Amino acid sequence: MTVVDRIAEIWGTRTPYAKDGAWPVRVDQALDATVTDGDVDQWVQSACVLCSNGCACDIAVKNGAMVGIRGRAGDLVNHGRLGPKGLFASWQGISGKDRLKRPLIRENGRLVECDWDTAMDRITQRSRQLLEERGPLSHGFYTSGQLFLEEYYALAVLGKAGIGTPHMDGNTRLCTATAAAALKESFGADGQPGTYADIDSCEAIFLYGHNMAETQTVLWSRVLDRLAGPDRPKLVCVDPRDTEVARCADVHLAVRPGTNLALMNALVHEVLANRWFDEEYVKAHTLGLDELKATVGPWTAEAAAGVCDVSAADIREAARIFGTSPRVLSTVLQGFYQSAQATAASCQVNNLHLLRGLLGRPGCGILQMNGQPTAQNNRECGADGDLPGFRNWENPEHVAELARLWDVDPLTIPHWAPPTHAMQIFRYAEQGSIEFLWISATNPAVSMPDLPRIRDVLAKPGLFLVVQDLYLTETAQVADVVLPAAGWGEKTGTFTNVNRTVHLSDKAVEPPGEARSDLDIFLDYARRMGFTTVHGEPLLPWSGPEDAFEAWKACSRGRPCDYTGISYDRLRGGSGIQWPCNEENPDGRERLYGDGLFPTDPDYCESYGHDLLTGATAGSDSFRAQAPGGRAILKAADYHPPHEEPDGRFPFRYTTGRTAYHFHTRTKTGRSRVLTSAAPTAWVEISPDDAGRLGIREGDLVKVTSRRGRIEVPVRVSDIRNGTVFAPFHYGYWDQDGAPGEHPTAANELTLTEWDPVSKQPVFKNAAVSVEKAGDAVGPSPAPTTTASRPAAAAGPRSVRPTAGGKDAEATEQIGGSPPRFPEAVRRGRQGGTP
Ligand SMILES: Nc1nc2c(c(=O)[nH]1)N[C@H]1C(S)=C(S)[C@@H](COP(=O)(O)OP(=O)(O)OC[C@H]3O[C@@H](n4cnc5c(=O)[nH]c(N)nc54)[C@H](O)[C@@H]3O)O[C@H]1N2
Ligand SMILES: Nc1nc2c(c(=O)[nH]1)N[C@H]1C(S)=C(S)[C@@H](COP(=O)(O)OP(=O)(O)OC[C@H]3O[C@@H](n4cnc5c(=O)[nH]c(N)nc54)[C@H](O)[C@@H]3O)O[C@H]1N2
Ligand code: SF4
Ligand SMILES: [Mo]
Repeated sequence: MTVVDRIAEIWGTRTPYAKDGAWPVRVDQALDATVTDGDVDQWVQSACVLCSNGCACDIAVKNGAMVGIRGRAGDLVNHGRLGPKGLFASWQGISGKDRLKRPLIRENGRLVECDWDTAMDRITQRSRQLLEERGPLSHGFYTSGQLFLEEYYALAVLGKAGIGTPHMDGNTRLCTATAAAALKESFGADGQPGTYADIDSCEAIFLYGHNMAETQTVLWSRVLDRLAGPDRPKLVCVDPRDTEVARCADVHLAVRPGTNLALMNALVHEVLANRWFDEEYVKAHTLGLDELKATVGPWTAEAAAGVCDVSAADIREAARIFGTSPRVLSTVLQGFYQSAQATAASCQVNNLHLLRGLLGRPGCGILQMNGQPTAQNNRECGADGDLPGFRNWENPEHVAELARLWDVDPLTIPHWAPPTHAMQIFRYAEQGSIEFLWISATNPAVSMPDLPRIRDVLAKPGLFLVVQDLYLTETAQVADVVLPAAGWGEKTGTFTNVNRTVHLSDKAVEPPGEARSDLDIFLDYARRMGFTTVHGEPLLPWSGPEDAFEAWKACSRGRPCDYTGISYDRLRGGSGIQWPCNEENPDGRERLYGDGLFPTDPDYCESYGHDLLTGATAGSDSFRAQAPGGRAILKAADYHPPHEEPDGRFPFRYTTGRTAYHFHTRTKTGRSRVLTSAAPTAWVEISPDDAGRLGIREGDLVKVTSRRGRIEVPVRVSDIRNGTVFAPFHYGYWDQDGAPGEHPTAANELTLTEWDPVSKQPVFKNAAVSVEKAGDAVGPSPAPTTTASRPAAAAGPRSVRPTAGGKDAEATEQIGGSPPRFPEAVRRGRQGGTP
């Protein structure tokens, strides 16, 4: 057993392996400094909810409290590993002394504690009154990518069949809407084609706008272990910053933010021009080659090089790697999803794989990534506006199917117009047509774009705001009713990661005070509102999570995300299971589309598709006219520059994102001492050249201004591309003195109210800003030195700042044991094998 400082050593010890080998087991564990292994009363099975990787773990419980965590060796996702957030923020982040313990209601302008009846009465009274006076469209629900499957399904049923409002979405809109959209456009339905095990077998890995090293640290460990093995795969990185991924890459395309589609069109152009594509596969399994050819025709490497400001030779080399490697894995994330022309650019990744027929075979994965741990479930269950079970809102038969399942009038289920996306929900609240907004497990007062505006919307006097959270967040502070929720480890439920792997998370401890699970809260609301079926039965008759799961299974039957072969029992003891899991795939399915058959049948598909440039829906007639018949669709779009480009007044491109040590608005990581000391306060990154020109030095305070607002934070001079400014978006105001925005640090003070025309995902990753010095350095910037934000090479030797965590930052690693392989890992689970 090795002891490692896992704040300094983000990815832990290397366990190299060869192509087509098995990724070795390494069991990572962290315990409270006062606890030893022998002291633990109980280990309770779960999976980590601090990113979409979905690492399986056991929670250490002592005296009724969570005191640590350990990775599960037998799980196909992580083979025992955990990253820094999983090791420290999971159990520490939920155990903050300042957890909400009782409901709060607003009285005379102040939030005061009350009992559950009082809080729920206030909610149901307002809800009933508005439904009577204004109808269902007065109601909006804005949820999360961090609840459990059962909770989303309950919310979807109560919103769609109980109230009948189309105004339902989640922060998944900010997160993975483009992943879903790109999959629907290319393949006809959501659903991840590839699997993590593709890392084991590929000859090349492409990361498109994905800083996996910091945002899926355990997945990156798997990549690092291949890179350290005997037959290193080639690595290509598309990111404007010198991330850890870029540092390991054979080709780093440091594109100008906002120009992804120009690059992608050039990569497709090269693959076509060099005849690296599989003519037979394309003919048999795709539609749209002619239009794609015509669109990318002008996009030579030189043309894209000019737009993206990278070298044409590098573009050609990246294309050659894609075009000639026998097996390629691609991953796509926010550098594409939150940048300009998000869906169009992400679809080109699908196109590259379709052109070469690299799908559904070992090493040939596409991972249109998720970010949040349970984003996939929100998409599946339809608390985000989608219809449950990847059903198509434009297909009346799909709506009728749901109506039969729920025993409600089909006309109750909103399907007369596209579902309302998050940005539009806030717009309706701003205009006053939504008067009742229920926010669960998300903190829009920090995470939405253009915060000065969002703060005004949330505080609007006519808006009745319900916030359901673990903590009194910036958003909860302005609510009319605050509901204290039970969190991870305090409730039971399932969730599904990027890899389609379903995990069960069992309740390990009691929630604090009177906090209740989100499922209980939704069921209570439905009961109090008296939502019934047409036959007068309760609409949500479930008494707990397992009932809800069983109901969901029935809803998923026959759909791409078929869960009918999964049960709580099967999920206990062994590994998570990848959907679809049904009679045809009794142990789940590792990869989709190996047979070249795609869910594009018009009667089955989730979407009839859109025009990628304008977002206009294609509609049933035009989709049917293409006769896709199980073929995938090569979607094309021409490049257009971002709408807000730098100019004389705002000469820099502004982009935002994450650091390894914090999760979002820090409600959990900010309550872990070791993670907080690794990245204590906000910063921005600029290049050495830009710093030199502006007379700015490392650590100086700068004012960064956009048309929306400003932030004032210290500078890290890093290896970011010239002309670009990067800000982490983690730093809101809950742990600062003064009113939100008084000492502005939140990256979203500056971002735009703009979204992708197809996925409606907000553009967080490009805006125009100015930078000016606002004060002298008092020391180096607080930015971590172990990540993408490390000081520029030009600024001197790269030093790794020792963590202030000391013993608290340590975790143990135990290397060895036989790695799980699909589907043996699953079978072991069914036999109730060892954890
Ligand atoms: N540590 C940590 N891990 C997390 C999270 C977290 O908050 N913290 N959150 C989770 C969630 S919900 C998500 S969605 C994921 C997000 O995971 P990622 O997408 O990997 O994270 P980001 O930092 O938002 O963005 C990735 C990269 O996009 C680059 N980028 C910016 N603009 C552009 C552009 O125009 N083009 C290209 N090609 N790249 C660009 C940035 O430089 C950045 O390195 O992380 C998950 N994991
Ligand atoms: N500028 C910029 N902005 C961004 C992004 C970016 O890259 N740049 N990324 C966007 C992305 S991808 C995302 S995912 C969003 C994330 O943005 P948010 O969703 O606002 O982020 P979190 O801080 O994770 O908020 C989740 C909230 O849920 C609470 N919570 C956790 N578990 C539970 C639970 O079980 N029940 C309940 N009721 N509450 C719970 C937490 O305490 C927390 O307050 O931010 C988006 N905003
Ligand atoms: S990689 Fe993600 S799921 Fe795994 S331990 Fe880290 S935060 Fe948790
Ligand atoms: Mo996200």
